[in-house]
Amino acid sequence: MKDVTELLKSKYPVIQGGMANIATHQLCAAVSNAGGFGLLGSGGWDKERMREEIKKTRALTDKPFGLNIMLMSPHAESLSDLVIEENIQVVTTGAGNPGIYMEKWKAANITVIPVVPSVALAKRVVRSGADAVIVEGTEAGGHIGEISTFALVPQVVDAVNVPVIAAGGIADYRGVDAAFALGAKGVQVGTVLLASDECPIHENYKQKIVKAKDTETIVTGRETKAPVRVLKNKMAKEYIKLSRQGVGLEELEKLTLGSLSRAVFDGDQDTGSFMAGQVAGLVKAVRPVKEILDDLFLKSRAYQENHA
Ligand code: TUI
Repeated sequence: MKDVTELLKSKYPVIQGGMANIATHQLCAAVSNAGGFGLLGSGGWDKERMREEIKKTRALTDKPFGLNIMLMSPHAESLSDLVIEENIQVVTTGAGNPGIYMEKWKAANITVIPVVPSVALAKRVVRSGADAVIVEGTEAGGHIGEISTFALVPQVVDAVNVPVIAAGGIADYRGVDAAFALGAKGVQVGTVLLASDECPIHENYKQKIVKAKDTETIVTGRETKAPVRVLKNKMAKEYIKLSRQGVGLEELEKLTLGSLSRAVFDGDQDTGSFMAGQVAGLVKAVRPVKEILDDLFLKSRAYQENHA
């Protein structure tokens, strides 16, 4: 089985989460320059916006980086062509099954690494040609599945014959060691990178992560089949209250519309959607990306045994 660093052509076996509105050229290039594998998150952005991000990233790094396609986006199909046009070597996907794009991506020699929240989807994407899978537990921030990283990772490791990259709940070397002990060959991290100097989000967002306690995340949207883990605030509490009262989807969507942008760009503490994983409570300071990545791997016994 190919090593994850070989697959990604990175120093460390770590992918940066493709966080919508956050995983821009600044963060992506910083991660790739620091030895990780940077991703551009497409979120709801269109093809030309993403083409611009790719150009800006290439100006900041000569290291490889990838693109994440959020499959619920109305632009997913056009982005599936963009990665071929722009000669992007690694594509990750989230929030759906990338099956319909696999054939053309494989024909273009693209390494495809879907995020999967279950054994069933892991098996399906591997059958259709995935080169590895990112197994994301429900501890993660943003849009999530139901099963915890600890329970899911070894089940997927036993079910597929491609490298498994663990995500959800990893913010330091202990998380890396735990992931490797479960059979993962790499990790994906998001929340810990929100608290980095290079992450282009509002300072209020970074401070909310640094100050968060273990109990501070909450999941909205379970009823509407789009569960999203965020830090507790007025918006999240209001959403939960209204959805418990049986308020319709349209009413709920009014509350969340634009809420991620309000968190990321405006730092709006009341109405912003501050997506974050349960591991936010472990993140205590805003640090340079290089320090975060070195910390994840230089102290990890599993990494040192296998790679150093
Ligand atoms: O995609 C993510 N995290 C995200 S996407 C996002 S933007 C958004 N905002 C509001 C509502 C919905 C999306 C914010 N955070 N992580 C990867 C991930 N993928 N987590 C879970 C899944 C997933 C879920 C179901 C992947 C596949 C899947 O398949 C269902 C099927 O079609 O079989």
